[in-house]
Amino acid sequence: MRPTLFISDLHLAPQAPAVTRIFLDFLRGRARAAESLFILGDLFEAWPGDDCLDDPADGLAAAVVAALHELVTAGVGLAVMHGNRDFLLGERFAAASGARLLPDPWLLALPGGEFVLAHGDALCTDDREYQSFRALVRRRDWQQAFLARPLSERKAVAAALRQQSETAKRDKAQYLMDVNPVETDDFLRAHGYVGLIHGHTHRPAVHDHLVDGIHVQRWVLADWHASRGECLCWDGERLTRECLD
Ligand SMILES: [Mn+2]
Repeated sequence: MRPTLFISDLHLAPQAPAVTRIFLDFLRGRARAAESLFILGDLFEAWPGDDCLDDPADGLAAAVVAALHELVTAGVGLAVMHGNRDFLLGERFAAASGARLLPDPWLLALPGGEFVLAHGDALCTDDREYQSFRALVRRRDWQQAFLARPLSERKAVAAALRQQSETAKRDKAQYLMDVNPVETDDFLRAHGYVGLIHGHTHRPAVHDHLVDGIHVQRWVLADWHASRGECLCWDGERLTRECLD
């Protein structure tokens, strides 16, 4: 059987061409052998709206979408979940890439195993400031108003937010940038004690949770760097990390 692959937190950006290169190689290489590829958020460092695909200055978006479409055309299923950076990926992105946009969280039944998929930011509930920002920008009326502004303005806002979040990260306590353990156990309970796969925290690991006496594994995906990407591979029996460089 063909494997299912999971990745997240590539944070593709024009300033980091090496990561894009690793990703395009992955799409034309390793990913072709997969049954399906799940991208669990923050594929892009910023996504100001699907109309960036028309922007001649934005070669990155167009190149990535074309490569995703090639993968789908080659017969690989593609599903994309929003992250906290690219939460504005919309229907046009989906149509152009051939991806299915997945709600967060998403229950996934695969041959040999069942999983719940999430980006992971919704579980970081200790960061109240971020959670209120998240609640705001996920509102339909906020998104409609934002998308009605000129693309150049939206790009400037995205850049400013990125700058703010980088500065805030330096001052934030470490625990604020990780999942809340009580919230996570509640989440695992609510989703039937199936294994959780998520990204966002940039702390790749596998955690063993004991929820109501039931052992549940939580796999945290790795973020991608200039020198290295990583995917998680389900072969029908086990999950394995694969290094991509
Ligand atoms: Mn994230």
